Amino acid sequence: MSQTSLTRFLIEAQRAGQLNPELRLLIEVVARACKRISVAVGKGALGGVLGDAVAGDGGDSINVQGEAQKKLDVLSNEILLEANAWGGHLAACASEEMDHCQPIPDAFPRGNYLLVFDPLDGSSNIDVNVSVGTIFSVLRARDDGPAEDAHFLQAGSEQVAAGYCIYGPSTMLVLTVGHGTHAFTLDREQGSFVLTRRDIQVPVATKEFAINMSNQRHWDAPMQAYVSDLLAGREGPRGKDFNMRWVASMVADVHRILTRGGIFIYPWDRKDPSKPGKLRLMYEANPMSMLIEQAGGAATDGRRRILDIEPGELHQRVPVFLGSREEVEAATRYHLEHD
Ligand code: AHM
Ligand code: MG
Repeated sequence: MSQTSLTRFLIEAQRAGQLNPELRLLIEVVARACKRISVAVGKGALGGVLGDAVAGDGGDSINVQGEAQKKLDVLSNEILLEANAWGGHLAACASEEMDHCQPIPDAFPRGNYLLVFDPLDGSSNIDVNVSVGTIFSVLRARDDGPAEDAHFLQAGSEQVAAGYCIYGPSTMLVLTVGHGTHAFTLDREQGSFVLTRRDIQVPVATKEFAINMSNQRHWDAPMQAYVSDLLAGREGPRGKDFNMRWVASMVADVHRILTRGGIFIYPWDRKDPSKPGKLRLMYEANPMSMLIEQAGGAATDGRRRILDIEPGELHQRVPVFLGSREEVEAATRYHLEHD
């Protein structure tokens, strides 16, 4: 049977009225940039790309989140910006690694979409050869004036496309344009993404949870109650034994959940009460929530649907509960009943 490449998949989706040529081109360009990032990640120490980035003053390079940037964070950001500058499909890009959005250079035509991304998620795993990934979200550019951060502040339900590329034992692109979630595996010999899972469905129930347990003492009461009931196993109120997995790369944890179910949680904690969570709404929580919902799963911040949240700022953080529908509903119930 002949294989379906990403290009063919997108052309067929366009014929079915699911996306227009401009959005198709945009996704192709992002996929091409991800192939370049995959090559850089795959070279590891041989490419001289491991370790921390160095700022112009010779010190460590720090991003807007106050986090040290890895060389590969910076390189991945540059690859995505450069690839998307000239295609004519974007009005602006925004990224975890840049304080503010970047308009498309004047030399190139301006398009109708906004692209926001985490160029290399799971930075702490880069130097230890564990899966990392690129997460992206596409919104409509509604305003004609010069690009501003405010134009990106749209609820996740407004996303027209979302996806991630995971750089693991194989490189995979997982994509939605609002008609199901589909996975493509990079054929390294051919250099093209090939459809390997159409219409992914997240199992409705699960016995697996993903959370950083070292933060337990900082959680609030509903989180303490929920996780303690998971840990109580079949003797507890949940009546079943749960297993735990935590890669500390959201792409890898979400990829496992899309493959065999589970719940991913990064809750609010009181380590830094000024932050409502660790993960960022616009380029982590929103695209992952769209992918999970399009695969029949659910995503909340413990109380509300993530995709309904009206963002107040580009780098806003949010608590995240996503994955198998019944389990996300259970975790959400613990929070709502406590209020
Ligand atoms: P990053 O964007 O700086 O890489 O941080 C996001 C990552 C997620 O991929 C992962 O789920 C989480 O941070 C892990 O956090 P922790 O190290 O607290 O377990
Ligand atoms: Mg990230």
